[in-house]
Amino acid sequence: MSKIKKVVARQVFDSRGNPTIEVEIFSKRTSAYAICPSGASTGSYEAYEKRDKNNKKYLGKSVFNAVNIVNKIISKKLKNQNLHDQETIDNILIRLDGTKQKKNLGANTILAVSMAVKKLSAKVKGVPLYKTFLLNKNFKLPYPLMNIINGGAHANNNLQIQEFMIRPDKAKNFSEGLQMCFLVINKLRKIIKDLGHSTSVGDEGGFAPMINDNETALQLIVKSINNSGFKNGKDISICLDVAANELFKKNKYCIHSKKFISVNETVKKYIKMIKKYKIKSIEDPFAENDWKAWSLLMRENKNKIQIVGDDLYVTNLERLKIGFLNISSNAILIKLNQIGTVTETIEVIKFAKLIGFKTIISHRSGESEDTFIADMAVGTGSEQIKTGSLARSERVAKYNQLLRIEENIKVKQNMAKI
Ligand code: 2PG
Ligand code: MG
Repeated sequence: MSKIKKVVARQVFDSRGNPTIEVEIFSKRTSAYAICPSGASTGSYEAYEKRDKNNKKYLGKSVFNAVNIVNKIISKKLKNQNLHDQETIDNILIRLDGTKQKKNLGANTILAVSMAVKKLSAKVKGVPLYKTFLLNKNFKLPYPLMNIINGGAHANNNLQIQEFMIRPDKAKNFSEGLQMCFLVINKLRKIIKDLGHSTSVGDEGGFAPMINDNETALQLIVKSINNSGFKNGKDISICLDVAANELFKKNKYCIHSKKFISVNETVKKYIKMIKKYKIKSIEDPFAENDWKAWSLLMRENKNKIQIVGDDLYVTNLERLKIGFLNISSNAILIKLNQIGTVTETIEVIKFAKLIGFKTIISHRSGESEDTFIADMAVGTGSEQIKTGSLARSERVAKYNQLLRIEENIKVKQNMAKI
């Protein structure tokens, strides 16, 4: 047994330049640290993020209260605990908070501790982090869902849909997958530039050109896939995150244009768009409480493509169970900070696997250099990872970590089954 000797928190900054919490945990001889990410298009059922609302110097965004909670309260509770017993430690944190959405301590506070414990445990054991999740032994690499055009709450343009992604379905191994995405991104950059648009990027590293409608974005992507010598829908597929919470008012949606239309009409437009652009995955096609709309799309879709719940489930077991019973989707997006501990996140992944859902490990739009999710994707046998474009180091860091893991696994055909 190795004991926790010391727990220290500090305020650092995320990829949007906003304050966030980092926690460092010490054993006798070494230490490990973890940084909590932060979302922009958050679901209302997500666990609570603690910020100092009254601190004007940081426009209400600092996390000094969270830092104090770790340094003054959590550190005392965790001192001398067995650092390899993740479940016990996470349960101490959950009990100490005592609320459903972690409103007392803050899920950001708790998660940074929980992840740092997991990292330190691996470090002390001398094994790579991905090997410590114990959900599978036959390690495979996840397909990247690479976000190449940013819209919605993640960019300053007029695109309704938040994320336009590509998935290199034909890749036999992870490096090849990255190489395929690299080519498409470079072709896309040229297409956008030739059209006279800016090639600057949004929060997740995808381009954020000033284009006005989804169809134009989709056409640019199809062209860049073709220009790379790939077949859309075969070699590379288009995947979307609509983030429909942001496009919903009075039972109507404004996803396909600025006009609000009914659920039935929206489903019809989705089916048309899926066919026309050979789309293979759609995340959050409807709002977080609109269970009926989700089921309708699932029925019309006939399990042909992947329908992913993000704001719908918020990595919460109770909500996932409702979704399973209602046949709302066939995949779940997994974000650690939506629920707040490593143990609860793993429970959700286990249940998702049990009911045959695909799991996609995801970053947040506010990220850091922390590469925890890359290891978690491999360690939990998740088929996909969503972690932005091949731009912005906080995104690329995860891909680089996956390249290291790929080398470590030493298997040539190493992709998970999608
Ligand atoms: C999402 C995420 C990550 P955010 O909606 O899936 O891409 O965005 O972190 O802003 O919630
Ligand atoms: Mg989402």
